[in-house]
Amino acid sequence: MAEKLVSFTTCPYVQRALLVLREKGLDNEVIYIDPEDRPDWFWDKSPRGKVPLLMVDDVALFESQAICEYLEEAHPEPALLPTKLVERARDRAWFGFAGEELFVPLYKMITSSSPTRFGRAVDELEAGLAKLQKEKGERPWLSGDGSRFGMADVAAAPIFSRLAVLEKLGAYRLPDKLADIRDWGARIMARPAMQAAIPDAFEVDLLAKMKEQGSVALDAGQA
Ligand SMILES: N[C@@H](CCC(=O)N[C@@H](CS)C(=O)NCC(=O)O)C(=O)O
Repeated sequence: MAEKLVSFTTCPYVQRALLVLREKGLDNEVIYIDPEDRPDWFWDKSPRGKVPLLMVDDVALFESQAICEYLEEAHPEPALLPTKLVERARDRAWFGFAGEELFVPLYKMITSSSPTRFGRAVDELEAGLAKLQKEKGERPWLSGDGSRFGMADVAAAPIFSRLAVLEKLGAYRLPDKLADIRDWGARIMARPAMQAAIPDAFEVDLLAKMKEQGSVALDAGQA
């Protein structure tokens, strides 16, 4: 069965599903749609009008966590969820945490048009990452017992491709107090599947979106 992923090029929730596909060695088709001009078939299929959608024959799955878990069950190898029940539940809990406590402040950092709001978003992101760093400790990965890359790592992975753009702009770099998170991000970004899960147009489209929103992060290099 060839599932098709419906996406925007800049969506972090989509990137989770794309990363699961690529980690499993699958090169399923990705259909990119324009967020500003979503086709009628998409509004018809997507209950919340949001991406990702995973089309499985005629069924449109939505919500990145449900999609990632479907892919895990449909394509069990290599496994991304740990085997122990309690560790599986913990991976799922961090999946929720990353979406709300990390993606949301990072989106504000990317789009804020005021330095004050940018600063507040940095504080929010760092507070979330500090909690995550405490949980992960010095283990290489967040998932399961920390010995191998898994679903909890997938959950947070999209923050690192976005932080890389902010760092390139000179707008923000993770501070030394989050050095373990920085190292974890470098390990995630070095994975071939992670590189394959970054759409070609990602950076150009993200920069265009930032320009459109009057993002202060774009001014950093000009100071
Ligand atoms: N909880 C959803 C969030 C998905 C989401 O917010 N997607 C954004 C793009 S990153 C979207 O489609 N937004 C369109 C809109 O809100 O109109 C998930 O995990 O899949």
